[in-house]
Amino acid sequence: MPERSFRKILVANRGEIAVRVIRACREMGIASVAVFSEADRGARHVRLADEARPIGPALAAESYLRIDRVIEAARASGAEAVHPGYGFLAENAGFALACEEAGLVFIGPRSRTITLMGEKTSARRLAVEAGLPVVPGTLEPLEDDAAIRREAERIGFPLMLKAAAGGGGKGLRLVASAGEIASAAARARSEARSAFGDDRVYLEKALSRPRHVEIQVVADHHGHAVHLFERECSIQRRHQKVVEESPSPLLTPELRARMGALAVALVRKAGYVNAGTLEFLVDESRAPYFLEMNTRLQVEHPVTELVTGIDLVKLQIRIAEGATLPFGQADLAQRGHAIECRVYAEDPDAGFLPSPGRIVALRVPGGPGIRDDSGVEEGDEVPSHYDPLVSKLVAWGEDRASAIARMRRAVREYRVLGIKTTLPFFERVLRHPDFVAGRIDTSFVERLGREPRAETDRPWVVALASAAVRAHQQRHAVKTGTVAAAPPSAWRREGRIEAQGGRG
Ligand code: MV4
Repeated sequence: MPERSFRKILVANRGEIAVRVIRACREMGIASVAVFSEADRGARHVRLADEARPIGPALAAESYLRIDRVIEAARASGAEAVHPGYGFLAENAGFALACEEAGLVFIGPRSRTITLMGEKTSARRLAVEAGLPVVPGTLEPLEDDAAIRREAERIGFPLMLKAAAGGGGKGLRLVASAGEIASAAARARSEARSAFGDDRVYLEKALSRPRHVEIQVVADHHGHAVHLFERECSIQRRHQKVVEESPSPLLTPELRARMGALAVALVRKAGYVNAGTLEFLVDESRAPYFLEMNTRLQVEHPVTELVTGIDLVKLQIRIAEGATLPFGQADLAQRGHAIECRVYAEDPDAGFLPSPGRIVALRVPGGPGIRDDSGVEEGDEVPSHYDPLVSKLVAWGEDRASAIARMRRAVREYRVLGIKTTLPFFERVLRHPDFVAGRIDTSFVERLGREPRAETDRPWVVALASAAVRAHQQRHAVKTGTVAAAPPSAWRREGRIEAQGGRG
């Protein structure tokens, strides 16, 4: 494959990830083309790109998910390549194929690799062939309840029924005993049918309280493949990651090296090209099991960037241009520790209800070791039509404790008025003894939700005063559409309490 240089890339996405890709393009001297729905006419990614093209109404199914419209925008703009970001069409093999057929370079793996990994049972079969440990279960979808019953007896309970076309948490059902099979199968199938248009299911033995650890990989078109270590992603809520970090507090150097080698083995077996991620579950005895492979750039890629010093988006583009990986495994190391908090427009005090609306005031934290990848600016509207992720706050420190301290500082510096965000929830996570000790598994968020709440880890007077100030600001801002200057006193007081080793 001859190497080339792209002059123009179409970014087939919106929000923070579109901004992230546009930034990489600008640094590389590549022109960027944004696409936008009617709800995103004035969005940040549209303002930042060199050009922008409308692709339809607010509804994603009629805009960001329309292969024909995205391809037409790329063709009309003269782009040579398409970056899909994550979500929307990023793991749609039909889209990758449509790009290939239109003479556009899809910045990602080949369409047939997406198909292969998209079906979880075929990914499991390939993983077994490559020598990876997989969770005991079936390697083929199961036709009917009788087949499920037969395999269930062989594997043993408790079991997980999973959608073959799935991924994430859709179509996932825990089955504790044989008596639950019929209803669990019916639900899993119907959920899978409506989510993926494919109701095939398969079985895995259920691991108890697993940790979710994933390995980042990159491979070029010339047979070179490396891993970029792990990300710990056990802190999830309804199969939505909320906090990720690297390194994982769980891994030993030996386990890290072993999982990395397993990941590279699958990449080679699959002939995988570009950036990808292998998800593993790690059980209580620290045994890793391959779960699935994501054939895209992940939301949480910045934590890997901060500990390896590698710009993954630029690397994706260079690989798609036909470049050889500029490093080998021996050149890579993890330096320090990085943590990401996903700032969603959701109200953590109302069951994480979405909170779309206008951001009337915004103070984004900065300073040493802080990165904020955001799709919005002050004055922007967070539309209700899409994923409510507004920003990713990422902290780097020399070690885990310093990264946590920086993240706590940054979360308190962050001010968002006009919409509710998950920022207050992170204050609770970041000071929780289990989180601080690295005792995190996939039940962490649920356990946190059952614990009594305390804004009162701070003295109650301060908590009450700052709550009153916040409420006043909010009312004032919403009423006038402008914002009162943030009163410095409450902010300073909080800082002073923190510095005194008071708790925060
Ligand atoms: C599992 C599991 C236990 N055993 N598979 C949830 C999302 C999907 N990617 C895989 N998931 C799980 N698969 C077996 N065989 C437990 C989960 C799971 C989970 C995994 C990672 C992070 C959070 C989770 C929360 C609930 C269940």
